[in-house]
Amino acid sequence: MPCKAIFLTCVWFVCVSVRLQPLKDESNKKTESSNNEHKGEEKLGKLHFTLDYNFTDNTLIVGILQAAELPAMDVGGSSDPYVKLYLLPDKKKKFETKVHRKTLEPTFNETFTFKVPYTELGGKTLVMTVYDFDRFSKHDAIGAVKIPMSGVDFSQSLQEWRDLQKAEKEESERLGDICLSLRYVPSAGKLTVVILEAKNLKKMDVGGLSDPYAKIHLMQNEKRLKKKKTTTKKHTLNPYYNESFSFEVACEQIEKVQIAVTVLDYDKIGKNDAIGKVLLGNNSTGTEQCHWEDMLANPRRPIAQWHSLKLEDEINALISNKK
Ligand SMILES: [Ca+2]
Ligand SMILES: [Ca+2]
Repeated sequence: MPCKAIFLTCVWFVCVSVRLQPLKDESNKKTESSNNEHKGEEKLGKLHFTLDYNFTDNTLIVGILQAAELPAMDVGGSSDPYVKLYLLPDKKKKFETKVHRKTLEPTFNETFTFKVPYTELGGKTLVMTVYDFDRFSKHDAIGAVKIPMSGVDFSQSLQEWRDLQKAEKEESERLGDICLSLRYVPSAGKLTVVILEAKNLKKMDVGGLSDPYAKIHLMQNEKRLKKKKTTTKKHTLNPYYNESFSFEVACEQIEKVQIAVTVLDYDKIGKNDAIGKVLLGNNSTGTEQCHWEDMLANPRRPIAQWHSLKLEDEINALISNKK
């Protein structure tokens, strides 16, 4: 089918061409930072948040209210900010706000709850990092606010503006990224997922590589309705698939379903290990939610996007917070 081939080539082209974009961004950033060195300090904007501790529920409640004076990270002179937060040293339980498109003054008004006994709270540090969402490249950290919990007086609730500080290098336990395209044709009731490629996957085998393949589940109410999978690519951390999968999803059903994409490492002996996962659709969060909304807003058009793989626990935490 030449038509399909053209479509896949187009999607692929978009994915490849946008990979070049970070170079442009990098150079922009360099000039910016050298300018800032002249001024003596880097202005990264500020974050408005609240902190509360509920002594009956043993929960820390963090309100992310808004950010202001954020720097422009995109060529168009704007950013697409969202906030990720977690409590050090446990980085597994992460939360994130919605992405706000093209603004340097986002209003989030979202609340997140960490279950943590008060006796353990003092040893923890709350990290709130503002990121710029980018469809086709790794998301840039704009800046972060770090608050050692030992220094907070929880006898009253706290509401504060803090300047963002330079964020530390990307967390080391990264699992890798996956590029996939979503397309929905309402008249035909057809949802198409194209698994394009993955990169920088975590090494799962002793030899320092992995044998990755992706499983795609169509889900509703936590039930798996359909399962498909890609071929396995041997000995690589940067597999290229370009494999297309279609699901029948009626118009009235599309708002209720989810697509879970799990990247696994094939092993000849024993259970195949999951490297990481993305969850798109109903109840998804952050950049995954963005992708799904774009697909719905552009019927018939394939929309490709890169996603960072997440751990199962991390996804469950994000979802439970949304409910
Ligand atoms: Ca952006
Ligand atoms: Ca393997």
